[in-house]
Amino acid sequence: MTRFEELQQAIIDGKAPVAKELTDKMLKEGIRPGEFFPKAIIPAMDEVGRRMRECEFFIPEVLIAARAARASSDILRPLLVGADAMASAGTVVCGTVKGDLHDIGKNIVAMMLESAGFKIIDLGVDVTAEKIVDAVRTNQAGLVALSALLTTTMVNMKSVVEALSAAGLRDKVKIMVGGAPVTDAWAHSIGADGYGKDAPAAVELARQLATA
Ligand code: B12
Repeated sequence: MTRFEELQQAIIDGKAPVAKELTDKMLKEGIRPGEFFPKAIIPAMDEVGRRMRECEFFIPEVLIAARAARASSDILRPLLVGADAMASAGTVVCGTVKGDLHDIGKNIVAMMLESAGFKIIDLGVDVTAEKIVDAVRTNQAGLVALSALLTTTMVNMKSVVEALSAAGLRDKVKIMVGGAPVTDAWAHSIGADGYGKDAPAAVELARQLATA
């Protein structure tokens, strides 16, 4: 088993202390912080998702695995941010939309954007459109990044687009959306400016939108 496979297994098994210890060890061995997400954390959570779909895992197992993924990413976060600390590429208000509590993907996207030089205002989960409008106004943000993992909460992305328009802010911000059920077609249909399938795509899109 490679180190990345060991870490994947620790996350799937929900062993947060092992995930933390392995992450520390791997960093000491010279593995770069940016390698952990594509090679261990994201594939591990994909596998957790597969098991949930096939009813091998239920919510408690999923939560315990998510906690283990967090134990690893909490160590990586300051390193990723430190590695690329540069002049701010712009301010991004991000959050998971109202009714939705999934934040693993949103946190990865936020972390990657932060490491790419964006200033992040993370509003967390279950965020109302009003809260997003307030944060955009207060922080003079140029970008909004919305996440939704449920087909039933995707529609709340549309409410955010509408609320920003109603507040007269729509031409001052670019809106990007993502999350497992979200598609490019959905982004267009609700009047968002773009869709990203994963965290690297989110960074690329944010760079494009920030300079557009
Ligand atoms: C972990 C998880 C949970 C955890 C969440 C813990 C947490 N802190 O996030 C818990 C146990 C709480 C949970 C609860 C529920 N869940 Co859940 N959950 C998952 C699971 C297994 C993994 C999600 C995940 O973290 N994936 C890993 C990350 C890295 O991927 P990601 O989120 O897609 O993010 C990536 C991209 O989408 C993208 N991205 C994400 N956001 C953004 C934003 C922008 C701007 C951009 C550009 C890109 C981007 O980049 C990310 C990084 O690459 C998925 C299954 C799956 N495979 O998606 C089900 C899943 C999303 N859950 C599901 C369901 C049904 C629920 C519950 C309703 C279950 C229940 N009966 O109670 C509740 C809802 C609670 C709520 N109100 O939100 C369904 C949704 C079905 C649907 N079509 O709507 C899924 C698909 C499982 C399934 N197949 O049934 N869940």
